[in-house]
Amino acid sequence: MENQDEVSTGEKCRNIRTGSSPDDIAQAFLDNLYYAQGRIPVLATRNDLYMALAYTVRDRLAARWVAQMQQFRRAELKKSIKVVCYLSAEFLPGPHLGNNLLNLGIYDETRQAMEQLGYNLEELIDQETEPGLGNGGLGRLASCFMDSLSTIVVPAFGYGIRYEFGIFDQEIRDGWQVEITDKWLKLGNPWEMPLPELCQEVKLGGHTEHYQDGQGRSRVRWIPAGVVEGIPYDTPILGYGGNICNTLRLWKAEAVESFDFQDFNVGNYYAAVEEKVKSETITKVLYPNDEPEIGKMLRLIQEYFFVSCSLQDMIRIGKMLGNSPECFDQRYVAQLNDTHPSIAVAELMRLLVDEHDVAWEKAWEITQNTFGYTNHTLLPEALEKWPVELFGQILPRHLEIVYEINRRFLDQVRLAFPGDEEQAARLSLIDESGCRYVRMAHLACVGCHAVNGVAKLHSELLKSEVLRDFHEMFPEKFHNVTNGVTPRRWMALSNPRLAALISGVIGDGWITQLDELRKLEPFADDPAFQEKWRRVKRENKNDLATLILNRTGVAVDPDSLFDIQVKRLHEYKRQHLNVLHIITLYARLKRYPASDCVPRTFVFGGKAAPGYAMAKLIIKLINSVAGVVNTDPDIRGRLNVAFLPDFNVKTGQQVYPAADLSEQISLAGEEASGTGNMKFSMNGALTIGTLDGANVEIREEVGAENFFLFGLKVDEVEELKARGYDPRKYYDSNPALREAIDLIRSGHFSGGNAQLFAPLVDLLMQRDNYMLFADYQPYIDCQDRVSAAFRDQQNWTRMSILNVARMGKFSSDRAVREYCDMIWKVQPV
Ligand code: F58
Repeated sequence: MENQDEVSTGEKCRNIRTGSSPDDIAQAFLDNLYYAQGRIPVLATRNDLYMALAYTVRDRLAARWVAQMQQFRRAELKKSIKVVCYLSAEFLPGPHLGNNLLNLGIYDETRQAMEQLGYNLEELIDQETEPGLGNGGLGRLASCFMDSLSTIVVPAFGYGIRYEFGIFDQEIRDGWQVEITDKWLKLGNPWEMPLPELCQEVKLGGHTEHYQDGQGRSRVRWIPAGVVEGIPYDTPILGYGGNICNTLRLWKAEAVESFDFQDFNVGNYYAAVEEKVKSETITKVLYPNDEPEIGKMLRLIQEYFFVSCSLQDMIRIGKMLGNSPECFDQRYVAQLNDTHPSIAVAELMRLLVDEHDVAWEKAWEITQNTFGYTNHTLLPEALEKWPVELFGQILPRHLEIVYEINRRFLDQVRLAFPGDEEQAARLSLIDESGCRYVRMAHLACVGCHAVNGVAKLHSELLKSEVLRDFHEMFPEKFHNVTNGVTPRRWMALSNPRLAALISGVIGDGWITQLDELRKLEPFADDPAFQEKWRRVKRENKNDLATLILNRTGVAVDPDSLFDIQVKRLHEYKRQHLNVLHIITLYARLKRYPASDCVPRTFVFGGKAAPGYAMAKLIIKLINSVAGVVNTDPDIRGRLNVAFLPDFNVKTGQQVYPAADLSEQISLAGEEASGTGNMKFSMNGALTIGTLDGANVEIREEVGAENFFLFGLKVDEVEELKARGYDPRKYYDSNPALREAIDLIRSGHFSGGNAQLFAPLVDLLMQRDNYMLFADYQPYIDCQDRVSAAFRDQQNWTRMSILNVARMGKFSSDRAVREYCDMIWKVQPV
């Protein structure tokens, strides 16, 4: 028999499962339709066709995936690699089919194959339901990083949760958001492979017992109240050009089998089933980012569940390759994507000390070496903390471990700051100011060797505000890694027209070396190139106009300025500031019907957390304003407003390429980074934005003259707050602002119902936490500059080209390389 370790993927296997000619693909597709899907073409539904094509593509991935595992194994056996594990409660990979075709380099061949058979490839790609296993930026960042890790050839695992129901689908009824359960698995998921034999057991609840072992050492045993099983589901993540194929491993919770049998034997069938249902609840649904998490026991269980499965899996793989747990940190580095997986610090300690008999000090060294922590928010209310009592109920052993980590840590603090008990209380892992809480960000800061923010400004604010005391204690731990996004999905795949135009003049090296976009600069003033650039944008706008018409019934003019804000709904992101601008333009046009205004189409998209009433009211406001503006004959052809429902990765791919103007208007100091800002700019939109998050760096890169800046800066926000911010003052002294607010308040947009928007208007008038009123006039003035600039299409196009040419920095490849150098200390292979 052949050496099973060295299965050839070369010529010998070049057959129906791997060939990449249109004929091979067409034949493989028909085979899969018949054998995997059990259909013949005349009886096949669109989903059958999609599934058959997905299997065809998956086969072509398999060879690379298997080769990757073999390579890992060989390198691991030689102890020559360190594997990156990205621990994240959320991943938003987006639809896989198109991306895999792109990365395999068989997009055109597959299109031809489908044409031969009379099918339209784009329609089949559109059939895919995307895995919405995240809320927004944080989950999408994790997926961009997975794409980059594979593309720049860093062996990696993404570890997370296989939610049965992802982020809800959003419908708009009567202007209001309605949440619909996301049944993304309903029609089958051809990309994942369950690996039930690699399941892991996770303990929950119960109590601990302290005892002496045979050698007289004190040990702890955790006697849990229950055990659940985690089943891994693997999805291949292929790099561009097919370099390597990493794995996204997501855990599904199931009941441990023996439970059923026990209860079944004593005749307690229903109890057994109930146990099963309870266990499976753990990975049932993704939590939307509703504010307080405190008290959500299931959320803590989710976090612990996937972290424990993942760390045990890492130890299992190590053991299989002959590594002892003592060299865990030489084989692995693990990044905590926010605090959601930060219980990993205590769990790795438990696994090493209790289960693998490693001494505490050694285990602590391994733990700190292993983990890095990325913070994604400055909002104090978003920093996770768990009531000590609840924590102890679910994780009694971990609470003891947290206490022990804290005891040792506070000894260190008291040495560094003798006599400063307040400093110790501020740094403690336990918040004792009222009801006692475990502070997860503190656990992460203490248990990791590196802490980073996601944009320069954010990292500075972390050091000076949210984590100031930790920075004082461990300045060397703090880093910045500015976010990035993958140009594969966000340019090459989603904007093929622009990609082809760019590659036509500078080659396609930019797809993996985004800095090469700089070579476009000489074309910025070339009238013929500009003309082509405008044509691409115009065609993309046509496509979006069609989508808007189909989804909302609103007909928009592709020649108008497409002014777009797509992101989660949140007061700090200030979608309602955008609305105030729309109302201001509307009021101007009503008063001066003959005035010459640049026609604009305002597009919004984004979900509000189901429990966030104010965000939902802002959606209603947008739709109410749209209702009036879109139907007023005086406004026809001048302003249109559309709220595109159910914004997600797939819709994003259709939106970013069609934007002229990108709205990045959060109050300075609130948005950690933003990544939509990068996607827009890469696709030739100009930005109107504040000096917040990564906007600062985008402006630095593209040049101040190619960026529409407005608004308070962070220090001005702080100063104004310190002086006592009074929104009323702005209202009283600014007639245009007053008119806009009064129009809302009077019920003008709500059929005369003056009560509807009262909660929103009252909040603005009384508190205006995100300082819309202070930024209102600078925003309007800046928007007027935008309109003036748009009239000069030649110069606008020049600015658009320069924006794209200077986006090299914002590739997630650059971000991942920085993690590799600064934080993970791994070399791309
Ligand atoms: C986002 N955070 C930041 N959190 O808001 C954004 O500025 C940044 O660009 C992005 O991370 C990537 O770094 C974010 O998306 C969440 O969605 C959490 C999910 C879990 C519940 C709390 C919100």
